[in-house]
Amino acid sequence: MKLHWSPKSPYVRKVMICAQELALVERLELVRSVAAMLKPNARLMQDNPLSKIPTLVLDDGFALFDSLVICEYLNDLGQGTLFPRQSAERWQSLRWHALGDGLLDALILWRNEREREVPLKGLIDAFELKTQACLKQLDDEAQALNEVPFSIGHVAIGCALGYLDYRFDAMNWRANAPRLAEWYAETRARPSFETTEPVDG
Ligand SMILES: N[C@@H](CCC(=O)N[C@@H](CS)C(=O)NCC(=O)O)C(=O)O
Repeated sequence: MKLHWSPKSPYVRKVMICAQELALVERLELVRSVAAMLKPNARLMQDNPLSKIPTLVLDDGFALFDSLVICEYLNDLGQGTLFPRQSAERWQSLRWHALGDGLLDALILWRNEREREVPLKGLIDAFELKTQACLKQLDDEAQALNEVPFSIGHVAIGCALGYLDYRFDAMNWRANAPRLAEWYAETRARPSFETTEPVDG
């Protein structure tokens, strides 16, 4: 299987973490693909018209995209438990995934905006407000995160916090979310997180 990949993308990271947790990394052929909103990538678009990474191309040429879809595919392939089947656990996990992924989406838009010559203050303020609200919610739920088996929800939240450290270092998010910080300290020590820390270059 071929994975359109980059070492910096937090969405790709979700896939790599799942692949490691499921012992499937060796099955992936990583293809370094640059995806930038302002520069659609013609080669990538042959597999994904949205020009986004991650994109997973199966051996028969069928391409899967959106990180959640790829993660669930890998989970099925590896007969894993990252997507709980029981309904209460399942909805909790998918809800946490939505919270982590939604935070990530807001942070990426925020970073794009702040890099413009004249950022729109109203938008920056809204991203900041939503980010703080997500962190507060997650801090309140840190105990619950600890109490259930590691799942796709944990993967997405961990990747969003990793992205905060990588691109929003100055925010010092841990100061207002100490319980979440404690949960994250343990989570980032998992080999799947340690080996996928975003790197420049
Ligand atoms: N919802 C998508 C988001 C993927 C995404 O936006 N990836 C970024 C890289 S971090 C990208 O490909 N951006 C290029 C673009 O938006 O044109 C997923 O979960 O896979």
